[in-house]
Amino acid sequence: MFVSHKIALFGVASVLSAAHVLSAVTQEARTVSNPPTYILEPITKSRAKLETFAQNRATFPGEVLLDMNVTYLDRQVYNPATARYDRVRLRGYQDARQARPSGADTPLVGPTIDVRPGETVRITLNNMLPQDSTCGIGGGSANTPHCFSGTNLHSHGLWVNPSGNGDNVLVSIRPGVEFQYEYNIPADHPAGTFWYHPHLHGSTALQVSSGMSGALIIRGDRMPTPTETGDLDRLLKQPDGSDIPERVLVLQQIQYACTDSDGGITYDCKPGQVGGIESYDQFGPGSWPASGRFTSINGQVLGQLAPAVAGSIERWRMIHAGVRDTINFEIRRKTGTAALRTLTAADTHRWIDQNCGKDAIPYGVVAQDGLTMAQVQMRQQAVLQPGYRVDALVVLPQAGDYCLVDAAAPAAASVNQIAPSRRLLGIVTAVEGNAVNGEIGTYLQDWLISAAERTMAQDVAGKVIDDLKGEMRLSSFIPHPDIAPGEVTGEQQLVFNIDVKQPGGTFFEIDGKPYDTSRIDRTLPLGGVDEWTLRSDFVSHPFHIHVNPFQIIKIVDAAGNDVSALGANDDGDPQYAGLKNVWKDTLWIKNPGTDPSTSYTITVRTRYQRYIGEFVLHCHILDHEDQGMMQNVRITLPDGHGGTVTGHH
Ligand SMILES: [Cu+2]
Repeated sequence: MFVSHKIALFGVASVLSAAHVLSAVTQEARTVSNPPTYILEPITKSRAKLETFAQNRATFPGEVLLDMNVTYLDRQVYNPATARYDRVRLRGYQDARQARPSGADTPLVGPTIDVRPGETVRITLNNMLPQDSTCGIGGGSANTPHCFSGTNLHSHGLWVNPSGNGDNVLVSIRPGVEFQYEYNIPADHPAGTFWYHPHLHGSTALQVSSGMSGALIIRGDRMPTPTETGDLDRLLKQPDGSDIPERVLVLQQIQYACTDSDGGITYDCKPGQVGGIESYDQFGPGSWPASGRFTSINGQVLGQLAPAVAGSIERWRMIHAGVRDTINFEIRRKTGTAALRTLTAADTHRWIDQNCGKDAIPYGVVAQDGLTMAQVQMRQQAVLQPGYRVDALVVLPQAGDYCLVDAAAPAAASVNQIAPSRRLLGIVTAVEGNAVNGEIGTYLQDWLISAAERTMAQDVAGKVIDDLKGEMRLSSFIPHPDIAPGEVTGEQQLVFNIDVKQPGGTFFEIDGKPYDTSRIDRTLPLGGVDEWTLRSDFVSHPFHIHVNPFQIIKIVDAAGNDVSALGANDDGDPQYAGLKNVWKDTLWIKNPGTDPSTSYTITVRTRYQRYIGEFVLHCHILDHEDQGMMQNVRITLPDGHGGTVTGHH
């Protein structure tokens, strides 16, 4: 019935048939490919009113132009609970030039934007959604979700200008309006894994949950020198000089629902019904596990990734582009033979027990939130909260099938505050290659050392190799130097809270106040270096700040223990161990309880460099953000006397 399904099956089969007997899994598989990379091609001058701008690298080197419609997409999503494709109608991104197909089977994921340091990215958003009378509501009601068909764009993690037509999330692109964003990626921008999504206060969660997100990858080839660090991309090369195989995994939680007979929402969509996301009733505590939906990879639910080769080192760029569930990522051998035809989300726990091996395969984490770490960390689990990215060097040691698993984690580690059961994310098959029988960490270390011997310039090769030989350190590739205590010039405090004690309702707050569009909550000096102390008075929230990333100094639990060191034990919660001194732009602020005494206290340091202007910090559980868990931040020039210039003069 579904032609595309069959084509996908044959595509996988032809690759695998020589080396691998098809399992029951692949016969029902939905192929997960990398999201399409935005295709650069000339635009005819008669077409667009923006034609005077540079159109692609070929004709105007240094510029990348994307032309995207924001519109309703009629698509289908596989539902393993019923073994049917559910029809959905969701807001989404569509290539305005139709450079890629957009049939019902096109996965719900935005195209990958691939750029290099020093380039300018122009993204035209043409909002073709229907008129929406709820846009433009101000005052106190700004924290009631509204303007579901207004939009804008955020380049999450990019170190670019937040003002004007830069990474400005304070503009509203109403239906019928077109606006071009311009990201001037500085030549010294770190190479890494970033992403983009809408960020209009009031509709952010609804749009991101609809699948409006995509990868934004910055690729660099800067060679480290004895005095300057370079790009990890320069090291991760095969013997022939080409890049190692790479996968982009955009992890989304598309929480569509249907209408029941009473006009309420139901996740049990009947044949003929069309799923959608048109209300915030679909969000809130426990809504994700109750929905029975699965985290998708590049728009495919329980899909089959393109095959790997056993023993081959791949770079996996994982992006948590979902809203309502924590992902604790594991790779396990698939030991059973069961098919994936019908499987409810709740039943995957048992399925994994019966079909996936007990031991998770270790992989080497090399970057978090797009920023290369000081050391390769071998892990069997990596916890991704909404907004996080993890870059991992993955080796599938032997030919065969592997389960991609979202492992269970303690309740306090999770968005839903209830201990999530395990969920299956997809399957990947390794075809015959060089089987790895020893320790994967040693195999990876040997490979990195030989890569350094091949790729590094003579004046740094010795240092890079010595670093790798010890504890797999990457000190020649880190983008930001450590912030020592003596560099700190000021401090900031931040406390998240959900106030459930007011008679007027529930309030989502930072520092005791819901978001006010017209209030500047912090004025920070350009060139300043602040130490921030982050806490939560009521459950846990992922903190995200735009423009400048931060370095994690310590993560102290309520009993006073720092749980951020590599190997630290935090009551079985794996997410903080190894984060000490790591740079990130999004971080879980944990409180296992509902009052201030149980909060962790997290210390980070950040430099306000290069860019001035107004932007935001917020909770990345995006329905919390839409309801008020956000602040306006302004970076301004220092006044030369230890303060900042306020006002306009
Ligand atoms: Cu929150």
